[in-house]
Amino acid sequence: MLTDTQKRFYDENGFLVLRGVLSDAELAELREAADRLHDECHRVSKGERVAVIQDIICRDEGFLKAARHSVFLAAIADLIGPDLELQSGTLNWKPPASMKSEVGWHQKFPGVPHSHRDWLVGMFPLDDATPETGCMRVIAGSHRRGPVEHWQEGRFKGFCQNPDDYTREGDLIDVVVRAGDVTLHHCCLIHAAYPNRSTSPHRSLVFTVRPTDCIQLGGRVYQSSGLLLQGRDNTPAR
Ligand SMILES: O=C(O)CCC(=O)C(=O)O
Ligand code: NI
Repeated sequence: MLTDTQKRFYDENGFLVLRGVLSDAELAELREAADRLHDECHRVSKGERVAVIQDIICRDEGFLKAARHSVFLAAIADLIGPDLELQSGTLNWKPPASMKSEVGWHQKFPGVPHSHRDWLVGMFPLDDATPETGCMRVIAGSHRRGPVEHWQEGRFKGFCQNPDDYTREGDLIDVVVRAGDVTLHHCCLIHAAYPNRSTSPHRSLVFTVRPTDCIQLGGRVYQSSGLLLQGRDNTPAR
C-alpha cells in the first residue's frame, strides 16, 4: 500500500505521515471515546502535564478498532512485516495552555529495549497538531544512530542526555498534521513535542507496534502488550 517513495522516506528519515487515514465518522467515534476519559485525563494531568492513559484498547472498543485500522496496519506491514502485535496503546492528553505539557527529546527504544529495532510507534492525532497545539518534533534520520544516551550516572533518565543528539538545526522537523492523519516513527527516532499553548485540550492515540518475532527485553509490560493485531503470533524470536 505504501509507495516506494514513502518507504524510502521512512528508511531515510525514520518517520512517515499518512494523510487522511480516518474517515469523519471514524474520527468522531474516537473523539467521543476520548471525551469519555476527559475527567480522568484532567485529574491525571493536574491541568498541567501530559496525561498518558495506558491500555486504552481495554477501555473502549473504538480504540481497539483504531489499533486494528486496515490502512494503519497495511502501512506498518509494508515497513516492518505482516505479523504485528501491540506493545502499548495510550491516550496522550495535553491540557489547554499548559507549558509543562512539553515532552523532552527522547527515543522509544531505550525505555523499552527489544531484541531488534524493526518496530515503531503510530500516532493518531484527534486534534490538529501544530507547534501551537503540541505537535511532535523529530530529528530526521536520527533512527540510524541506534540508541543514544538516556542514562546519567547509571540511572535511566528517560530523555536524551547529550544535547549534541538533538540540536543539529538542519535535521529538525515539526511534524504538522491534521486530525485524521496518522504518523509512524521508528523506535530509535529522536523526537520531542511542543507544549499545548492553545485554548483546547490536545488528544492523540499512541500505539507501539512490533513484529511478533520481536522480544521485549525490558521496560513496562501492559495488559495489552502482546495483543495480536494481525498475522501469526508464533514466529520464532529474532
Ligand atoms: O504526546 C506527544 O505529543 C508525544 C509523546 C511522546 O513522544 C511519547 O509519549 O513518547
Ligand atoms: Ni515518544
